[in-house]
Amino acid sequence: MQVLLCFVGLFAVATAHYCPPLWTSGPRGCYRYMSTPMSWENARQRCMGFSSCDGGVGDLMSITSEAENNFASLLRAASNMANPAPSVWLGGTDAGRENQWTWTNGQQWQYTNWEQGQPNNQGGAENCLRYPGQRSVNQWDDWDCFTELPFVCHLFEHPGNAAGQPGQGQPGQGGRPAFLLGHH
Ligand SMILES: [Ca+2]
Ligand SMILES: [Ca+2]
Repeated sequence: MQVLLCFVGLFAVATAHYCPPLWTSGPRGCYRYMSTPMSWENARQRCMGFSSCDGGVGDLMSITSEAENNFASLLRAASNMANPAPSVWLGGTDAGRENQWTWTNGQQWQYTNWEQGQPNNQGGAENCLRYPGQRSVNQWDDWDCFTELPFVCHLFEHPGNAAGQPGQGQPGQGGRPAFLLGHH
């Protein structure tokens, strides 16, 4: 089944930015809103269960530009009609070292869009990046990682470049790999 999906995907790549069913093409690859609330770590594991045909693995969404930040808001709005929109987990964390934020998928921590007064590490226990739902400004907050929230998964256009090589992704070079769904 995987071979068939990759084969079909390669045809699609020739003509359009291909993302598998339930995934949405965005600024840097394919994105998927996941509605079942999970802790941040379980959400990340769920995302890592998805893979692309060339061996790249999914992860929680990283945001490295204003365009990508706005895309996160649009994807959530299109995926969940609740008003206000639910908070979602993204792939930012400072669990390794307090206030040293990193993206789990290895992208460089450069663009930020914190809410005023955030991150505040409230109670000494906020190490995961939440994209809040109750406000319209699409700014970020650090939050307790054990809270169960919906989340957004991310598959890179060039997973081989992104994985393990922070900031070394090179969009636009070569062909786009086909994607397929991993574990369901
Ligand atoms: Ca923290
Ligand atoms: Ca906070």
